[in-house]
Amino acid sequence: RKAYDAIVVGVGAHGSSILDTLARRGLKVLGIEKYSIAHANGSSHGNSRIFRTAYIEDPRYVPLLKRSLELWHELQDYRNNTADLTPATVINMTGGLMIGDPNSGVVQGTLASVQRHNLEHKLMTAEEIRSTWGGVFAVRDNEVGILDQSSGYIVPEAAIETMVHRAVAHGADLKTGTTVASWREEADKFIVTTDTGETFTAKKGILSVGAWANEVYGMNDVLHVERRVLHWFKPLEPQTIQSFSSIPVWIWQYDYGSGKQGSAIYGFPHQPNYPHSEGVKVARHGLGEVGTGGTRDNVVTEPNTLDRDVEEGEINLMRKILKPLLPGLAGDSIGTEVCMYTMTPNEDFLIDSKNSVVYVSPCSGHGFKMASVIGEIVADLVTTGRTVFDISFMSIEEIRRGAGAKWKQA
Ligand code: PYC
Repeated sequence: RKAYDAIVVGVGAHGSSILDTLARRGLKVLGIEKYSIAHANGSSHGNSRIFRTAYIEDPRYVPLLKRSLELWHELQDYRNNTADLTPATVINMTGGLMIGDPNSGVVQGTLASVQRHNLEHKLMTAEEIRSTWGGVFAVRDNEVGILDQSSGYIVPEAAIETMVHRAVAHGADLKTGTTVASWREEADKFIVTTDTGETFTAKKGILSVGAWANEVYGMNDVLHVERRVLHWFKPLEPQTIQSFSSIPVWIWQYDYGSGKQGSAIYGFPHQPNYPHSEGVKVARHGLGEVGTGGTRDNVVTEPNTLDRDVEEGEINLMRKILKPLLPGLAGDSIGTEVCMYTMTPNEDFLIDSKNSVVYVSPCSGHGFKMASVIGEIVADLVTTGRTVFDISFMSIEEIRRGAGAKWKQA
């Protein structure tokens, strides 16, 4: 039996990056994935994930974001220059617009990162926002925006496919369609047994299983999984699909002051040549989601049987939220997809190393953009036991102490 340096359980956003980074450093690695590569059963599908640098959630993420961006561009170069990969966008820098009341968590959080790290940005009035993008954003007079040019989106399926390609090109072994039935640590070894009865051993194990965290290592007392709906809506006159082709990615905390601080929606420019491309993608983020989408309770207890049916009520609710904010997007629903957020109490990430195991990937719905640097961080933890990045606030102990997301407390 082959002895591995590391086994990565879960080859999604973070797992593929970790596998790729470890393989490129010359380690013998095995990735085990329950489904196929870049599948749509978890948290890494739906054509786009926001990348942004002026970070709402906490200025401590900014150094990770700066490095992530360099690494995404390197991955795009790999994609562009690898003959057996079809050309595809990995990252597209469109700029990013954070909108809200000046006192809202989205605006205050963005400014805190801008100020702490002296980030380039443009403060925009409501009128400037309305006129710059042809009235797409019906921003109210009391609201402002912060334009962060170091923002855009990542195409998650292309990113994962490219990272896995590069990992395999550097010698990584991969088992897809394979479920880990059990794992254990034994005399400094990490041992997994699969559902087909195979056993694999390594010096280190990485559990990057996203929404399956509770099933694989059980932290139900601190982690919970939420069902999230991604929507594509068809533009309504006077807007056309072209009106949405050159907008930035955006996040809008739209009901600041209503007592529901933390309710936000977000969206992307139009992406031609992708699924649902007759529509433009928008979704909800933050408080106000759980238990309020149609009749269902959005807490997921069993990720394997996630309910992917989207009720008319959920679509109508999204359209009702859009109507006063992006009136030109409150048209027909072109499609929906369902994904999951794996939430920690502070809405930070969980990255921690204990004995021969690294726990990683619950990232509270905002972690895809940092998958590239997380590959580097976990590779450092595996090879040296340390990282230069501050991840102290992502430890299991800190997560257990969690008291709620900062940006929602503004
Ligand atoms: O990570 O920027 C993000 C994000 C916004 C909404 C959901 N995730």
